Amino acid sequence: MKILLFLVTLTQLALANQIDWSGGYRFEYLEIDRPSLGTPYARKGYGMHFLYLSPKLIVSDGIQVVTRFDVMGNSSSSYNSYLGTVWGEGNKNTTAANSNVMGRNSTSSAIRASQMYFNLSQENASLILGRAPFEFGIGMSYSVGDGLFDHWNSNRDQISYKMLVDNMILMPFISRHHDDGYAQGNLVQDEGFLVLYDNKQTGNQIGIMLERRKASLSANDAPVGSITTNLSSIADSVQGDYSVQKTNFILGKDWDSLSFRLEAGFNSGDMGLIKNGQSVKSTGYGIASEWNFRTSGSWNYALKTGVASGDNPDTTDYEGFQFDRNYDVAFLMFNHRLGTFDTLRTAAIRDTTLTAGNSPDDEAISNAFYFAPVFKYRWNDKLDLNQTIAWGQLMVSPLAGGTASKELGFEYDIELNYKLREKVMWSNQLGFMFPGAAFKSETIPGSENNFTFGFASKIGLQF
Ligand SMILES: [Ca+2]
Ligand SMILES: [Ca+2]
Ligand SMILES: [Ca+2]
Repeated sequence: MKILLFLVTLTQLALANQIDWSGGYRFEYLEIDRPSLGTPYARKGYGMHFLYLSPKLIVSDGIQVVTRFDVMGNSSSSYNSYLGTVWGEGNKNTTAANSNVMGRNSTSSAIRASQMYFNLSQENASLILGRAPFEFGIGMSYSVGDGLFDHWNSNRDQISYKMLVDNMILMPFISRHHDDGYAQGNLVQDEGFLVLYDNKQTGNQIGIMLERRKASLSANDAPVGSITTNLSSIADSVQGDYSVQKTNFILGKDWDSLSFRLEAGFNSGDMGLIKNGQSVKSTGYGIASEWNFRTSGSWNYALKTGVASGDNPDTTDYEGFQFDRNYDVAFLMFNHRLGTFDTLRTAAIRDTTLTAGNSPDDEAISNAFYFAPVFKYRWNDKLDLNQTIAWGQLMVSPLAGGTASKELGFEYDIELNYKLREKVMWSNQLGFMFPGAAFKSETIPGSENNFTFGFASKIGLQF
């Protein structure tokens, strides 16, 4: 009896302490010859490494607490990202006692937690409480960042309740994007719901997500002011509450040799801002589509094409729409900053203290139509060769009163992926960019549209 009791206690203990670990590691090296496309030259060259460990604490049947620790995350960047630490951090500062040239070691880095949430799963529903990843559709607006080389995430402090009925998902959610403290009010909050039909057998998918972001006047920190002192500025001043509705649709269908996905997003509402004495409405939109053609041979084809509206500097309303930064169609275009001015009108979401030659891949698809066919060659089980041709066209002139060219030009990329071992990928990219006249302006000295190229070599694994 005693032994039995002991055994029972032991199993309970074991259950209560079960932790499932998952995680990922990556090392990347990258150079881009002339991201400015003009003068100054601003060549980029950096390595970056990163590790994340995610323990899932299984408290009891259906109750979990999930955490994610980012080891060597990017501590110097203003972005709360999954960018790694720049390889070669040194002593971080250069007082006499800390001189890098005299130094013999590197600094140690703080481990940061990017997720922590409680998950209660029932038979047909689950509750999520805490800071958890948020996703929708093909990742045009929200991307959890679980790709091997993803640098960005959409973690949110949320309460969401997901109900599952056959192939239907219904999910109301609230996420608090900002709360200034213990007092009531003074918030930035998202409120919304999602309805999705997702049939994994047929690949049929149709859904809608409605969400309203609200901020009180005192919490409305949209970038405003003079554009000459604040490059991110989208209006003259803050005047009231922010209340913008975001509506996203997803549509998907799989056939034998073709799969198709389309996501569209629309913004509408009052931003609580004043520009030229008038209130500023958010009216941006974006559409992304993906076509995957499968054959039985070694060659397969894909196409990514879509559009994102861009803010017209000559109008009062804010027409800007930016895709999630994980959503890439090319290695350079829409991924790394190019040119000497804000051609894609993304400064409103960028760290403007960084420059084209000294920034990570923090550009996003915005103010453009793009068309990017991909030609995939499967050499063998371990080796893949992908070639992409990406072509882009601006939606509006990025400069006030501008009648400049809308030609973004085109890019040719080659990507060689080699599966070193099970779970371990070595990826090599080469990109050649032939920029269009959109990068050039008579009024901006140094702006040109010279040819540029870049390469990256990266190793990544997930477990
Ligand atoms: Ca509060
Ligand atoms: Ca505008
Ligand atoms: Ca990107």
